[in-house]
Amino acid sequence: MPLLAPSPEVAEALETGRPIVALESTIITHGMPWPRNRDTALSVEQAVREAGAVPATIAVIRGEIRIGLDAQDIETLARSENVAKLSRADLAVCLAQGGTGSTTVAATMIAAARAGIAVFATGGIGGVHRGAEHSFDISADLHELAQTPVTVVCAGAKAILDLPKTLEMLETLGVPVIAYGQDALPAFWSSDAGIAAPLRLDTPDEIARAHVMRRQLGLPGGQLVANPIPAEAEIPRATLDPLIACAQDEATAQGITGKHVTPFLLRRIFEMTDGASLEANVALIHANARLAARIAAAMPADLPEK
Ligand code: PSU
Ligand code: MN
Repeated sequence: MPLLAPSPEVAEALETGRPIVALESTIITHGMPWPRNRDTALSVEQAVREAGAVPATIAVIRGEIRIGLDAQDIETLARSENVAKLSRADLAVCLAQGGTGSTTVAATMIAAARAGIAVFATGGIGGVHRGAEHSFDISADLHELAQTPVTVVCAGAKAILDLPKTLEMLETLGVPVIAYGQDALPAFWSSDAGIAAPLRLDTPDEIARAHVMRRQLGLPGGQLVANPIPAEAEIPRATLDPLIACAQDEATAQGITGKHVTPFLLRRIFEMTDGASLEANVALIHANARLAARIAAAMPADLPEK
C-alpha cells in the first residue's frame, strides 16, 4: 500500500505544478476547541485558495498519510476527543498499526517533503519550553527544520516557550529564522517579541529564492518564516506575559509533561483570556496561509522536491 494518499485536488496540483500549501492537523485536534477548530481548518483552506494556491491539510487516517483532507475528514478529526498527536517519533508506529492521528509541524514537514510540497503554513511551531534546563522539553519541530526541506510560515514561536533559548537552538541547528517585513522577531499573539530576528526578508520572491539557494548549496533542512500577526488582531505582550507565567506554574504543579504541555498551556491561556487568544490565533493563521500561498507561487517549477 502506498504510504502517501494525495486527494484528487492535490494529486492534480502536483501533476500540473500548481502552487500547494501544506497545513498541519494537530492544530485541529490539540490546538483549538470544537467547533472553532473545524471552522478554522476550513477557512484557512479557503484563504489558501483565495490566494491562488491549493491547500493540503495533512493527517494520518487509518494507516495512510493523507495529503489533502475533505470536509468530512476535517469534521471527524475536529470532533475526536482522543486522537493521537503524531510527531517524528510516532509516525511509523501509527502507520504500522493502521492508526489515525493528527500531524505536528515535524510530522507534517516529513509528509509534505515526501509528497513534493515545499511550503507549509501553521500558527506557531514547537520550541524550547520554559524550564527546559530541568525538563529537557524541546520540540522535535526544531530538529525537523534542520533536516527536512520545507519552508514553514508561522507567526513566530509562541510566547509560552522560552524564546531566546528557542532561537539559540535554531541557530545551533543551522535553521534560518526569517522575520517577514520587520526587524523584530514576532511572538505569535504579539507582533514583537522584544528580540531582534536573526534574518529579515521583505518579499515572497526573496523567501522562495532563499529556499532554492539552500537546495543548491546542498544544505539539508528548511527555513522558518516568522510573519507578524496583523496589528488589529494583536494581544499586547504585557497582557499575556503574566497569564502565560500562571499557566506555566499550573502545568508544573499538576505534573503535566511531554506532548501534553503545549495543548495544556494553549487551553489555559484560551480560558484566561476569555477566548481572545483564540481569535488572535485564527487571524494569524489566515495571514500565514496567505503569505505561504504567495511564497508557493514564487517557487520555481523545477524545484528538486517538486
Ligand atoms: N501551536 C499552536 N497550536 C498547536 C501547536 C502549536 O498554536 O496545536 C502544535 C503544533 O502541531 C506543533 C506542536 O508542532 O504543537 C508542538 O508540540 P510539541 O511541543 O509537543 O512538539
Ligand atoms: Mn515537548
